[in-house]
Amino acid sequence: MRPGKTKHELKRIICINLALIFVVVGPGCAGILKTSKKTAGGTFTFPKNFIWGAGTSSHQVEGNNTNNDWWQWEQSLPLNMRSGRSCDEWNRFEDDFKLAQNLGLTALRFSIEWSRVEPSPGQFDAKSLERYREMILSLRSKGIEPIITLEHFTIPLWLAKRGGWLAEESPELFKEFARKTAEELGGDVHYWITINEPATYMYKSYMLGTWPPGEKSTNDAFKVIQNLAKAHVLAYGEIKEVYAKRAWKAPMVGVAQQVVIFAPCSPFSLWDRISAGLRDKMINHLLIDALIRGKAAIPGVFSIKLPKARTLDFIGLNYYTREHVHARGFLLADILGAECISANPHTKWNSLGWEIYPEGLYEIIKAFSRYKLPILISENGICTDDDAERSVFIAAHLKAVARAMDEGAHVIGYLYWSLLDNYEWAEGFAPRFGLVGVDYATEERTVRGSAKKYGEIIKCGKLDY
Ligand code: IFM
Repeated sequence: MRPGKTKHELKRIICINLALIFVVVGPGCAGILKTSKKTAGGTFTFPKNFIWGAGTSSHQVEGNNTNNDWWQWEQSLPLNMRSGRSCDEWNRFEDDFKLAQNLGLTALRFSIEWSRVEPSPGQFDAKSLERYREMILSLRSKGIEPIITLEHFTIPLWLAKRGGWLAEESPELFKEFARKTAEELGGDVHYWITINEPATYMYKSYMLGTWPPGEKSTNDAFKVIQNLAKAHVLAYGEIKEVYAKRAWKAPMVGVAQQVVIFAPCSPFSLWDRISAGLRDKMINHLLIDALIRGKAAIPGVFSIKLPKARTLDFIGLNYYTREHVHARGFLLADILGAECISANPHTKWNSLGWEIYPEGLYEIIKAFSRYKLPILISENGICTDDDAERSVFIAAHLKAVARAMDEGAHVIGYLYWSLLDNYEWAEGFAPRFGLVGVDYATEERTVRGSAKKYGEIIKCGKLDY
């Protein structure tokens, strides 16, 4: 016991812990420890309309997004950690889309930069919208489906000054941006991702404080996730309404949820299992539960209530890795635990030190199939300096998708992250995720061997798993 703890606080901690034991090891949580059932394997033919694609996001590739909170944040970082011109995608999209076409991609996910489209509150910039329209039409002319993200970690400076996602008005402001963008660009777009990885944003920007605005407050973090969820609900309604009014074919609207396989450091430790289970609930499922049911809660810890239920037409899953966790104590942050490194000598890592665990994609798809909604693998990728590893990574993860689909999972597509090497936020330009390499000094592109292998899989359309 820490000195100075009141009786009331202690009671609260005990209540939270009891609730967590129930939530995590009680009914409905049995999946945490189960290892996936091994099957004999087979050959799977992907459906003709399966979406084969790749993704990017505005701030990571466009260059010179000077009017958002990330740009401002970067100015205090060393020069080589600033996004600067990045891949200069704002000016080079046509050539890069041609590369995507040559690879046989049938979809490209990219994001609309809010700070370009609405540079000051309520003022929309026709030229920027026109540029995004050109991008969409360029993709369409190449037989590539555009998949649009509305919010990918950056916000306009004017919103940051008003408190960002902490501001009570932020969901309404996002709704207006979503409406205008849908009105202007919707005629040629069928798939919308409102918000990318709300939980990652909450965690890095408001708990760890390593992303703008650099806060460390659990209370604020919870407010932010509520606002992000509400923003999604409002944007979902607006996009649907815009399409209905214009009699456009009903769009598919979803979110891209960061998902991680959480495993206990020691499978024999109840508290490690609780840590893994709690992370799984909080990071993987809470938001999706809330968007489907209109509310969700972790008893004694956090609850979320939304104006409307059933605001997802598909679930986007961004899957990269597995993390092993162990509990450190009895306060929420301690129960959420700390990571330990896998002792398995065969474990492989990407260049950022994330474990590569392809079976996890199978496990995640199976776990999210319980929501009975179409699943889009909206991100999956590896940063590495050894492109051969990328080829192996892609094939292994697609096999996991094939296996889940063969068992009946409804997966509509797979988007490799990323089409291009790009600005990896606080990690700068060092991590190389791209199917296409970028020389940042010259902006020269190099189509990697792994991209061609991915193209071959797409062409063949089937996989042994
Ligand atoms: O680059 C990021 C992306 O912006 C969001 N998902 C994870 C990727 C790799 O870290």
